[in-house]
Amino acid sequence: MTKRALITGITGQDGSYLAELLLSKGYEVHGLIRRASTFNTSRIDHLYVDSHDPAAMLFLHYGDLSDGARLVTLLAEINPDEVYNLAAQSHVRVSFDEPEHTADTTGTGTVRLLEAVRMAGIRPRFYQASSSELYGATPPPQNEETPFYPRSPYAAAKLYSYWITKNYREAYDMFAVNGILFNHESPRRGETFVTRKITRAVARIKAGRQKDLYLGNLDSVRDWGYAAEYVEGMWRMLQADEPDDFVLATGVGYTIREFLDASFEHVGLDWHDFVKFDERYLRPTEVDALIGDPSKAQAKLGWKATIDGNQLAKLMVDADVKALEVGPEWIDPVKLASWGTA
Ligand code: NDP
Ligand code: GDR
Repeated sequence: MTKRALITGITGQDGSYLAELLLSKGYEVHGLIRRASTFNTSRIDHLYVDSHDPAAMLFLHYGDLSDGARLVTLLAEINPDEVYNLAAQSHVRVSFDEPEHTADTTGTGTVRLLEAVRMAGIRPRFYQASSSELYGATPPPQNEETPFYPRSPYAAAKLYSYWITKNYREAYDMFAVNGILFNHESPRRGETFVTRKITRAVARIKAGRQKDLYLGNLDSVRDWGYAAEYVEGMWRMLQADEPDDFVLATGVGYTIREFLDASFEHVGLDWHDFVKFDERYLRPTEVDALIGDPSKAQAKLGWKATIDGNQLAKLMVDADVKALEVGPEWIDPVKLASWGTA
């Protein structure tokens, strides 16, 4: 029987890769999208088939995590087998500017969705996009047993979502799990996250279209993996026999400086000639070092990251260079390759 999934955040980086993965597995995929004054579906346009076509397997629905009543009617209508809650105000720096909105979407949005599942009287498996930001000030290596110490309004909101997901699992016997994912990037990464900001700038500087790159703290350490591989881990969590929480990470950390080295060297440039400091990109409280221990996911789900931060930098620079060459058309090496081989 065809399985049905609902993805919130389908227009984001992870949502687009997850939609591709589920469609490739024969799922009927439903996505929640926000009404915007301009189109916001560029990451999934290549997947869309007109819904009048009998071959259509991807369906988009207007909605917002701030609108609980809409979530109830939508869940009742779709009756999905699996729900992936990826929607969030996901930018840590922005969460200091918009703490209340971040709490409403990234925190309360999760309980609205969980409660909508209950009110609709359905029993889907539920995935919550938890984050390594939960560990915050607790030093690495971090695994499922490591204490949380959030360092931003974003992380505090995700902490609530983590616990409410666990609480619904225990209180209502729901198959509800947290994927505690460390940073994962791709050519589809939002342009204001540091990796994509760097790789886009490398391409533009190399092409003579940009002179400087303004950044904040270059000393923090992040465990960067490849988003296309991480959505496979999300799916595996929902196929397990028992609901449980898992860390997904590469296990290797790099500083921002090291990511700069790898990215600029890939096109024969030295970043010291271009990078400038701007204090606007500092956070009032920083997360110094995140390096995950993914051994539980490897043992129980058979999941392992194969691309590390160094390879990722090159892959993303190549995609951004190519995008400049061929124009504004969406470019993504994964689209052209089979799963796991890109
Ligand atoms: P993105 O920022 O790329 O995507 C966020 C998605 O959420 C977009 O589709 C956005 O829609 C949607 N969204 C935002 N606010 C609302 C709302 N109020 N109602 C409905 N939809 C909304 O994030 P990523 O794909 O990178 O991350 C996916 C999830 O995983 C997020 O929850 C993020 O916090 C979490 N996460 C990400 C990690 C990473 O390294 N990428 C690591 C750990 C956790 P729109 O396009 O309209 O803005
Ligand atoms: P992060 O990602 O905060 O880890 O959250 P981001 O790429 O924004 O920052 C990583 C590190 O780089 C430093 N940095 C800068 N960051 C940005 N965005 N812009 C800059 O100019 C800049 N200069 C230095 C930051 O201070 C930080 O230390 C991401 C998001 O996807 C979250 O949603 C997710 O939960 C976590 O990863 C895991």
